[in-house]
Amino acid sequence: MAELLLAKGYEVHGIVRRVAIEDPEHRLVRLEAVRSRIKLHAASLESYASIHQVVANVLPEECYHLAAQSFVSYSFDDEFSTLNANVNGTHFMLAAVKNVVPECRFYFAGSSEMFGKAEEVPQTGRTRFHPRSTYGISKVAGFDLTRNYREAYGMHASSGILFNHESPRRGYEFVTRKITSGVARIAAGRSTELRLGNLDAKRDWGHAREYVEAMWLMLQQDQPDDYVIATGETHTVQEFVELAFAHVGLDYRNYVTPDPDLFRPAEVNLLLGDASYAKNRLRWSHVVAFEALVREMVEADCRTLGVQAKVRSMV
Ligand code: GDR
Repeated sequence: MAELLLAKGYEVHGIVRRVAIEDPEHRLVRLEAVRSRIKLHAASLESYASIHQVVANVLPEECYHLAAQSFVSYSFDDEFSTLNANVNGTHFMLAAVKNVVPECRFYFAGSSEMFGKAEEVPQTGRTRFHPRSTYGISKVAGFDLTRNYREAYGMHASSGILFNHESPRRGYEFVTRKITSGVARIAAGRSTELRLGNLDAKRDWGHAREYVEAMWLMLQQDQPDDYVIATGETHTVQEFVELAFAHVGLDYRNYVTPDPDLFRPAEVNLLLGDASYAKNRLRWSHVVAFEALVREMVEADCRTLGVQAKVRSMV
């Protein structure tokens, strides 16, 4: 997101926790490409005062609220902190913007996890929410808060209901990066096994670089609104695994070990988004196909470990 905004000539400010500012080598690695060009401020989603202070210092014209405890699996281990951080954090951001710069345009990162046990396929902006984790519940609450600030206070506040979006910068705990980094380690001879949970879950995976364009487009519209952002294609985790291993010439069956501990107490089995509203209104659509996304992520992880020579073209 920061990269896109910088390319468009924006002055970009970001909020991170104080500990991250003190330990940038470990905690801000994924901001490497932009760190010298953005201004980081210490604040916490748990503290209204800290957020208010940053908003008052920066006086933003656009605010992209992406911060959250975003790992669904972890939300089962610590339901309370997920709800606290995600619901209060969103409320604090909205309230600070309303109190300090009410004309600032606001983006809330909604999620396909709000559809959860999806009541129809594909999911659109009219599909009823049925979240299956406190993470999903927190996102439904954030979505409702955002809509309420729009309706009650006339704020230009929009939500994107984004389906899974990935890139080589994805955190290692999420399944796509866990797979591609695992494949690279196995191809490099540093590991012999990849432990995974539910391989049957289906996700609509797109490229994060394209999804941030949609977020920006939402804030350029005259009127605030909510949009589903997705590719309209769904694939199982197993398909991702097969392609990723095939890309380095390996058969996943020799390396993937099922681990019952990695199954979630309540799973979201099938996500498939219909982004036609965004296509019509925002003129947004995705280009990067599933296979290309898998390839880019595997190649990036292989490059890091110096195994690019082994990478074969995908069939
Ligand atoms: P998700 O992403 O929960 O869809 O949320 P994740 O990559 O964690 O899981 C996708 C699917 O893979 C299955 N799975 C595993 N998942 C993980 N993390 N690790 C494993 O070992 C594993 N094995 C199988 C999961 O059960 C699940 O079905 C992401 C996040 O970015 C959210 O913040 C965001 O809102 C949504 O996408 C859209």
